[in-house]
Amino acid sequence: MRPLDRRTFLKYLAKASALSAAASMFPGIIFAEEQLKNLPDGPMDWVKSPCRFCGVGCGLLIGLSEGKAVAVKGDPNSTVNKGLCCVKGYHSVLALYGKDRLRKPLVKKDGRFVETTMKEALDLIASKMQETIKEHGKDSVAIYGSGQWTIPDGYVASKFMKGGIGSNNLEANARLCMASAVTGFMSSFGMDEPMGCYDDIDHANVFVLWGNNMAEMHPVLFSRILDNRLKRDVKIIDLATRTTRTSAAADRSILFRPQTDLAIANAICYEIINNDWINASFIEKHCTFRKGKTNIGYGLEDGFNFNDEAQPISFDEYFDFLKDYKPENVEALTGVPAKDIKYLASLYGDPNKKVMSLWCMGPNQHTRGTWINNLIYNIHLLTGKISTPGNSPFSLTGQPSACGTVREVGTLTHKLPHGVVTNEEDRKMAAKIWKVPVERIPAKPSFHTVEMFRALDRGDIRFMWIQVTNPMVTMPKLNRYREGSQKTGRFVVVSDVYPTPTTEIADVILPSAMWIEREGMYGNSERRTQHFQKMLQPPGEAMSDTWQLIEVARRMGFEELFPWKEEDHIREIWKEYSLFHAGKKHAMAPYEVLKEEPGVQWPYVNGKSTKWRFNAEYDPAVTKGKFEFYGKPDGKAWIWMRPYEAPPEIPDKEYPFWLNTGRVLEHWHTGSMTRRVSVLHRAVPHSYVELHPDDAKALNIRTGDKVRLVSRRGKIVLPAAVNERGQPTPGQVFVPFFDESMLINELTLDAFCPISKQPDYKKCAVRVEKA
Ligand SMILES: Nc1nc2c(c(=O)[nH]1)N[C@H]1C(S)=C(S)[C@@H](COP(=O)(O)OP(=O)(O)OC[C@H]3O[C@@H](n4cnc5c(=O)[nH]c(N)nc54)[C@H](O)[C@@H]3O)O[C@H]1N2
Ligand SMILES: Nc1nc2c(c(=O)[nH]1)N[C@H]1C(S)=C(S)[C@@H](COP(=O)(O)OP(=O)(O)OC[C@H]3O[C@@H](n4cnc5c(=O)[nH]c(N)nc54)[C@H](O)[C@@H]3O)O[C@H]1N2
Ligand code: SF4
Ligand SMILES: [Mo]
Repeated sequence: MRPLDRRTFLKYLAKASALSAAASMFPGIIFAEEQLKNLPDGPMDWVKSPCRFCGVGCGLLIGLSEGKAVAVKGDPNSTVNKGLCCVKGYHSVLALYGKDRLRKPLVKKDGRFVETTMKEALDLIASKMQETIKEHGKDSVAIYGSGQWTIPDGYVASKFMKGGIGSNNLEANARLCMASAVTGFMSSFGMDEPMGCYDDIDHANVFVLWGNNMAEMHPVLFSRILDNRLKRDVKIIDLATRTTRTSAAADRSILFRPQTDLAIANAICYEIINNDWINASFIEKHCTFRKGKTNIGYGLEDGFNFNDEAQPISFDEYFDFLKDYKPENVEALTGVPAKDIKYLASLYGDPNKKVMSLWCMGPNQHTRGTWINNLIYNIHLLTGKISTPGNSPFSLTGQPSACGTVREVGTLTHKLPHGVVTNEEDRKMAAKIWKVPVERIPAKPSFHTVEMFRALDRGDIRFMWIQVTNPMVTMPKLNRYREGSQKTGRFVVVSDVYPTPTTEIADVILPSAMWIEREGMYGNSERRTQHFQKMLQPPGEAMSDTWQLIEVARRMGFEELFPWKEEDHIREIWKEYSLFHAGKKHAMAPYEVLKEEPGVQWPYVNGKSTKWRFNAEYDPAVTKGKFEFYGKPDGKAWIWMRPYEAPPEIPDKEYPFWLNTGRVLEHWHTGSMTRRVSVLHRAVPHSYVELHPDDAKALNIRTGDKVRLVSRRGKIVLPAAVNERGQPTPGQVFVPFFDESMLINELTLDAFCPISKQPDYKKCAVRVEKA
C-alpha cells in the first residue's frame, strides 16, 4: 500500500503536467479537471465558505451540483475580498478530488499498511493511548494539531487533553508560524491579535512590509493595497532580505542582511526621537518602558528553558540605549544606507501620513522573533500611530485558522481557551465550564513543538496523534525528528486526506473529511470568524477531525465531556466555547449569526463587530480615556528596549551561504493539496534553489543545473533558478518547501526564539556545489 501510493502520486504529477489548460480559461469559475468529462449540468447552488487556504480568509461561494463542488467564485458580500480570489482560492475545490484521497483507515502491520474499518481503528487508538498512559504516565501521550484545524477541532482537542487526560501535551503547527506574533502582542499589549483590521488598507498612506512576500502569500490583500495606489497617493516600501514579486510591485525595495531588522527598527526609533517626531502626549498617557533579559540563547539543546523579565526603565534610559543604533552606526551591520533608514523614519515620523506596517514569517521565524515584533510596535507607539483607521501595526497570519483555532482556542501547551495554564483563575474557569476538577488541569506547561518532537525522539513521549499537518516535511532539522518518531516503542497516529511523508511514518492513518465535507469555523488575520456548513459527503469512511477525537475520547471513558449528538455537535461546541470569551474584550458572535453572515469580527458586542480595538471611538471595552491598552493592568502599552543579537549559525568558510526558505504563490505549504491540482502543479512542478546572478556566475551555475546544498545537518540536490521568480541577496540562497521529493528541512536548524519557541527557518549556513 505505502510504496504504491507514493508511486501513484508521483506518476500522477508527471501526467498532470501534460494536461490541457482548459480548466483555467473560465475567469472566476474553474471546473475540476478530474470531472471535466462528466460535469453535472443540473442547476447549481452557491453556498458560502471561507477559503481553505491562507489567513487572508477570503469569502468564497462554492458552486454545488449533484453532490459535487464544481465551481468557485469570490463572495461579493465578504468585506475581506469583495468578490475577488487568488489562483488557490479559485482552484480550491479541486483539492478535494485528488485520485488518491484517503478513504479507509490503514494500520501498519509488519511494515505494511492494511485497510481496516473506522471502528477498529478508533478502538485501537483509544486502547493504545490508554495503555501508554498506564505504562508511562499522562505526559507520554501528545496531540499535535494545526492552524488548519477548524475551531471545533481545536476546542475538542484541548478539552480532551487538558480537561480529560490532564496533560498539557497539546501543540499545533502555528508554533512554527505565529508564536512570535503572539508573544510580541502579549509582551507589548497584554492581549493577542491585531488591534486594527483590513479596512486600515483603505486609509493608510504608507505601507511598510517588514519581511513578507505579500504579492504571493496574501495576494488578495496585496491587490487591495495596489487598488488603493491606483486611486490615491500611496507608497509601498518592501523591506526584505530577498527580491520578490512584492519588491517588484513596491515603490521602493530596501534589502537588508538577515536578522538585522532588529537594528533597523531601533535606528528608526532613534531617528524619530532625535528629530522630535514623537507623539509625546500619546506616550505620556498610554505607554511605559521596559527592559528584558539579553544574551538569551537559541534553544539548540534539549530541555532548554527561558523566562524573560520586564524591568521598568525611563524614557531617558531607553533613548540612551538607542544611541548605539544611529543610522550611520548600523549601516555596515544591516547593509542599508543611513539615508534609507532616515527615509523610513521620516515616513513614520510625518504627522500627516498614516502608516500601516505589515509582516509575517520574516519577523516571526526569527531567533529574536518576539523582539522584532516588539520593536515594530515601538515605532507605532512612539508616534501614536496605532488603533486608528490607517495607523496600524498589522501582523498577518498564515493559515486559515491560526488565529481562530490556535491562538483563540489556545491549542498550545501553555494555553487554555481563555488564558494560560499557569494562572489559577484561568484553570478554575476552564474546570468550571468543562465540569472537571480543577486539579486535573496541570499548572505547568510541558513541551512546545520542537521540544515535543525531541521528547518523542528521547522516549519521554510515546504516543503522538497528528492532525491536519505534515511535520515530516515541515519540521526543521528533519532527519532527527523523522528518525525519532520511528524508534521502537513509539506509536504515531496521523489523520490526513492524502498520503504524505507523515502518513508514511504512522502506525495508524485515519482518513479525514476535508473542509466543506464537514461543518466548521475558521478565524482569519483580522479577528474574523467564518462559518461553513457541510456541503459534500466525505469519501469512503472519512470522518471529521472533530468527530475522530470525540470517538476516541468517549472510548477512553470521557463520554461526559463530549455528550453531543453528531447532528448538531458543532453548534453545541460553539455555544460552550463562547462561554470562555464572554465579555466586551473578546465576545464571539452567536452561532446563528455566524451561519448567516459572511464573517464576524470579535469582540462582537451589542450585535456589532469591533474593527479597531483599544480606541474608545470603536471599542466598547475601553472604559477610560481615548485609548486604553486594557490587556495591561494600567492600560498602558509597553515600549521595549531590545538590542540586536546575532543568529546562532552564520555563514563561514566551510558553509559560506545563508539558506533562506519559504513559499510560492501557487502552492500551499507541503503541496499535498495544491500539487494534486494540475493547473497549480504545472505552474511550479518542482522545487529549486534560487541564487544571486553574481554567485551563480562565480560558481558557473545556470538555471536548470543541478546544485548540491549542504548544511551541518544534511544535503540535497535541486535544480538552480537564476533570475527566475525571486532573487536572493548576494551570499544567500532561497529554497521553497512545497516539494516532498526535495526536503529542504533536512538542512534547516531547529534554533528558536527563547520567548516564543518559534523556529527560525529563514537562516542557517550552507555550502553550494555544482552537482
Ligand atoms: N501561496 C501561499 N500563500 C501562503 C502560504 C503558502 O504556503 N502558499 N502559507 C501561508 C502561511 S501558513 C504563512 S506563515 C504565510 C507566510 O508568508 P510570508 O512570510 O510572506 O512568506 P515566506 O515565504 O515564508 O517569507 C518570506 C519573507 O521572509 C523574509 N525574511 C527572510 N529573512 C528575514 C529576516 O531575517 N528578517 C525579516 N524581517 N524578514 C526576513 C523575506 O524578506 C521574505 O519577504 O503565507 C501564507 N500564505
Ligand atoms: N523550511 C520551512 N519550513 C517551514 C516553514 C518555512 O517557511 N520554511 N514554515 C512553517 C510554517 S509558517 C507553517 S504554517 C508550517 C506548515 O506546515 P504543515 O501544516 O505541516 O503543512 P501543510 O502542507 O499545510 O500540512 C497540512 C496537512 O493536512 C492535510 N489536510 C488537509 N485538509 C485536512 C483535513 O481536513 N483534515 C486532516 N486531518 N488533514 C488535512 C494536508 O494533506 C497536509 O498533509 O510549515 C512550517 N515549516
Ligand atoms: S488570498 Fe488566501 S484566502 Fe484569498 S483566495 Fe487566495 S489563498 Fe484563499
Ligand atoms: Mo504559517
